[in-house]
Amino acid sequence: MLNRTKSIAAYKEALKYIPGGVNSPVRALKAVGENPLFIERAKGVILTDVDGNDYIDFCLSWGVFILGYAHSAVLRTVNQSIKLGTSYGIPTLQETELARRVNHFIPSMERVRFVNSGTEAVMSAIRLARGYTNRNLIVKFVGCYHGHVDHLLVGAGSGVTTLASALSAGVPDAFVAYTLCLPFNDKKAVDHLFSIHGKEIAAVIVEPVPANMGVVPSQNGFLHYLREVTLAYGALLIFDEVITGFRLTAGGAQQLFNITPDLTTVGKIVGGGFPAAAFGGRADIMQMLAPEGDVYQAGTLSGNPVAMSAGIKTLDLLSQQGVYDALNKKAGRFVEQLRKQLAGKGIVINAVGNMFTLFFTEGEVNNFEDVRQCDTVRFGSFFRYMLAHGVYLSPSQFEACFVSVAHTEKQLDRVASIAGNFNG
Ligand code: HOZ
Repeated sequence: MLNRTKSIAAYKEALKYIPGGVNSPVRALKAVGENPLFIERAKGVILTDVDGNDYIDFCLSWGVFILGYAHSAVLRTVNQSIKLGTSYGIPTLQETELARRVNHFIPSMERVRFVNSGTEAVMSAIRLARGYTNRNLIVKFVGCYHGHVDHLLVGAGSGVTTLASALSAGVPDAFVAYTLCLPFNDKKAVDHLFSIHGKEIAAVIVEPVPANMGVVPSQNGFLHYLREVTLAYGALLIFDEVITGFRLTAGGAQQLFNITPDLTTVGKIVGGGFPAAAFGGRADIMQMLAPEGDVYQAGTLSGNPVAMSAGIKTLDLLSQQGVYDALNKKAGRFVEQLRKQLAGKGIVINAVGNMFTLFFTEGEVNNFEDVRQCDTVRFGSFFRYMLAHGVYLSPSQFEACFVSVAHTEKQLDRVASIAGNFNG
């Protein structure tokens, strides 16, 4: 057993001042029957907790660290940037530099606005979609999570799944009256809804590879169908690529599936480890944003120069030849190893590129209902077993794990063989 005395003491102290001792619910590790870890430092893919225990990490700050923690080139850039001041609330060259790179990686983001979190990016994209179309209804899919803004906390994945009700307390029914929630991968349900409300729908928002109910790939041209139906009815298609952007391929899921959404949200990787996110899309839509148009959106720390510098360096490193091919190949090999090691143990592994989830079930997992059938108690036992052996997985059945450029083949071999010895 690992000695975690200091983490436990830190948790008790945090509970005195911070609700649940954490600043984001999933970190409390309640879903897996553990106490939270308190981290002292991280380098590459190794997390070190306050007790000095090392863990090979597959959560990587929820997908942020595709290059691994504390990448020396990113740190150098950040250090230089900090010396020049950390925020001005006045434009900087770095904002345009990063926007140019975002547009280069994801050409559908013709204009880009930077914000501080994925939630903020999505919230702003939706307001813009409503302003542009002059319609109110938004369609989302059960199990997809788009941040904690009131009107999107319906049928949401990630930490919301641990609540007793499908809706967070504190969200008035009236706030979600314009949000329509459909099962993922269900073309018929989309078709039916559009046949009734098509002309009132401002936008369909989707995680093109849902990761917040665990990784659940789309099927039978579902995403292409969403593109067709939104075009037919004059609704916008919003890809929430907060997780998949700059991760699955340079151009995110939209490049992988060859679909051009009207608006895209990105986060996590784009800030290089700092709080930054962005939304962007067709120039004619983005021009509706203040100060050019009448859709208001603002933020004191938006486009923060330190975060922009970290994002610029991260995207530059990711633009080197062959990075994504090598990463996805390495991840594919690892997932195959895991599948072999865990065969016959009632575990199904869904994976897309370098994202994967181990589902504790015998059947296929194609939507949230399938995820709901999984044995979350066994998932918890597996999480705790891996943790005790120095491996940190994303701590819920309803989340994705990530392979990074910094994971070595040796580490991955070791993790696969540890997993293979799980007998719970
Ligand atoms: N929303 C994140 C999981 N999909 C959790 C973020 C965190 O706890 O840091």
